[in-house]
Amino acid sequence: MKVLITGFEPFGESSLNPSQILVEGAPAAFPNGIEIIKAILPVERAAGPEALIDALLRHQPDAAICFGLAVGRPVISLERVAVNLLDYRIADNAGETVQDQPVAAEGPPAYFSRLPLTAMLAALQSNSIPAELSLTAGAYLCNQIFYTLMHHLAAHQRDIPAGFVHLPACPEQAAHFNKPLPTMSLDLLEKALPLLLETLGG
Ligand code: PCA
Repeated sequence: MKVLITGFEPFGESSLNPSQILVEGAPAAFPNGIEIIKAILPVERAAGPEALIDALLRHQPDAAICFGLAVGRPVISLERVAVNLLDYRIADNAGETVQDQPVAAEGPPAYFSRLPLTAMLAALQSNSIPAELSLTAGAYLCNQIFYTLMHHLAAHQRDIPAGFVHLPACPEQAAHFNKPLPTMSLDLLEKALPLLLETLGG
């Protein structure tokens, strides 16, 4: 089974992004025949979705998990729903902001995740990794990528497990913020990745 995992470049006040570190550091293969394909996406309104679609078309993965950073969230957030809304609270890395626009003009209002979220939650929690199911991925690049992923797969009738997972900040970046931030270590994130992948069945 070929699994696409994506992370994001740093953005906003952060000089690093744990999703990028997690994806770049992941092994090329996991047990049960899981082969990993990686992409790091720009935090840019046009270039981010383009890079994702390029990876989906080029590799035709059997599953896809996109990861991003949610500064301020204390636990791993398994996102349930992507909404058809762009409402950036800060400029993207190309300096662009957008308010109250759809991700896809003709798209449905929302898509549910197609990842086995309850199995993922159980796998993380039973291995003492704090996690939650989340009802919002926001209205910035992470939600946009999540929506773009689901919309692309629906348009191409690709019925594969796919969705989005938000990660807390890591201690290395929190040390450079001038306010206290909840964090999760990169070690724990590295432990979480194979547990998430195992739920896909291999
Ligand atoms: N987090 C942002 C975009 C990139 C990232 O890692 C978000 O939550 O939308």
